[in-house]
Amino acid sequence: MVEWGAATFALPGQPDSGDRYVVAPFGSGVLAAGIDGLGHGDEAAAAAQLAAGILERSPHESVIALVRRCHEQLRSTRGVVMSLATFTSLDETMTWIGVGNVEGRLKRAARDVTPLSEFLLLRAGVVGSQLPMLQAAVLPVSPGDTLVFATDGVALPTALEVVADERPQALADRILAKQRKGTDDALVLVVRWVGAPR
Ligand SMILES: [Mn+2]
Repeated sequence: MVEWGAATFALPGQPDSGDRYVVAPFGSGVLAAGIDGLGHGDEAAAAAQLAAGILERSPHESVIALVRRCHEQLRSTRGVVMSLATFTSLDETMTWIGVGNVEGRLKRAARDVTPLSEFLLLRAGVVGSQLPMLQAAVLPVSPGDTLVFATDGVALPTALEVVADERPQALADRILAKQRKGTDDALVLVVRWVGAPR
């Protein structure tokens, strides 16, 4: 259903990155997430790891239910910001949501559709301490459409170029190499919808 790749950078001297990603398939779809634990070091990494584990255990659940569960279970941590997307083959849609500032873009493979890029609506908040009103958006997806999640250690350009035949891993590596700020942990996750299984 998807091809994907991820590129990460941990600040020198930090044993663990506070940025994590999840790509978790389930019966009719795939859950993808970009997570940024607040702050740096062990506590940031622990919060992000806890959130990732919650998502990996229940990838079939709605993104709103997952954000709520993470919020409840991360109350004793520093918290995370995160963006989630669920692709489903049932109706070929992607449902996404963002709390905090993990940016999300969906780049269309077709050149004759408008708009060519969708931007994830981010609502200010911290999962684990301060949730905004949760609102997920549902978008139809077609084969080749490409999702990019990037944490704030990456300066994702507004006019992000995605080449249709560039592999997701190569794309993630290229974005991280070019756009990494170097002052924070950084993560780029690229997930390309390749179509419903036949
Ligand atoms: Mn960060």
